[in-house]
Amino acid sequence: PFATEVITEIVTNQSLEICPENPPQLKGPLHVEFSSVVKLDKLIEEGSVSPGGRFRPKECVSQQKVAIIIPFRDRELHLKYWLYYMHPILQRQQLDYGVYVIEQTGADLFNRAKLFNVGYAEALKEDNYDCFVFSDIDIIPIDDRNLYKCYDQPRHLSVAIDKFNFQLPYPQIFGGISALSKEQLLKINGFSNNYWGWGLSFRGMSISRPDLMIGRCKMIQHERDKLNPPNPQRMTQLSHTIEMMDKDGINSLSYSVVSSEKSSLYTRISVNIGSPP
Ligand code: UDH
Repeated sequence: PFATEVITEIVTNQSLEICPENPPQLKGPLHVEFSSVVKLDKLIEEGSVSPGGRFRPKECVSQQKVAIIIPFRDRELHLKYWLYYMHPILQRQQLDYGVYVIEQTGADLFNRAKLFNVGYAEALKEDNYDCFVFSDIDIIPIDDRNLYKCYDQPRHLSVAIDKFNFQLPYPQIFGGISALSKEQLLKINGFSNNYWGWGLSFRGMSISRPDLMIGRCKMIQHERDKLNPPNPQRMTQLSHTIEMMDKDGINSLSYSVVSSEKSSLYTRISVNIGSPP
């Protein structure tokens, strides 16, 4: 081949094969606990994660590029556990990924859904991600066969949480940890506080899930945050999902970035998302 062809091949990684469906380094069930304080020094020193929390496997080319979006305010300890447990898992899963912690500034009610939409928009400014995993900061899978990637249908990952006796609380549940491709997200116009799993079926999608063994997770116990009460209107709002879906979401998103910082294991983007109406 011509020299230029060889160079192109090296640059685009064409010489590496696509990563296999079943990553070979997976361990299955894992030991995860939140009783002792964890240290991140070793993980940082290892140097496998690039600044901003980016990683891609050396041995193969990942099938998808995944942005992991975490809504955040005042949970520094939980963030430590998340980074400590999740980086090694995601690496064994041979994912090409980036970790985005989206921090709500100010003292208004916490708005998880809006932070997810902000994370989607901000991650796309950085790279051409094709899959988005939306994760609460306090839920860790305890089986690494639960892959943080996108499927043909929107994927619910946190199906069997210890807090709920390792059972699915109800069939439409989609919170905790979920994965949607860019295409799936655009179909529902992103997340809204007004609907969860329900919006998916209105757009002809269903929920894909791992089984209750592979889908086991542990949740960090904590008190409810003061500025995050249960939404008393959630049931009435849910019934307006169909009307609201196309108006309220990614296409109507407005916010401003207060600061953006790449630390060794994640990117933190602090945002002003405004006050509730
Ligand atoms: N979150 C924050 N800060 C907050 C509120 C929420 O970072 O002040 C994020 C965090 O990623 C959390 C996620 O939003 O995992 C979802 O929060 P949630 O509204 O689902 O509530 P949480 O996981 O559980 O905090 C609420 C029930 C706790 C009751 C405990 C009673 N013993």
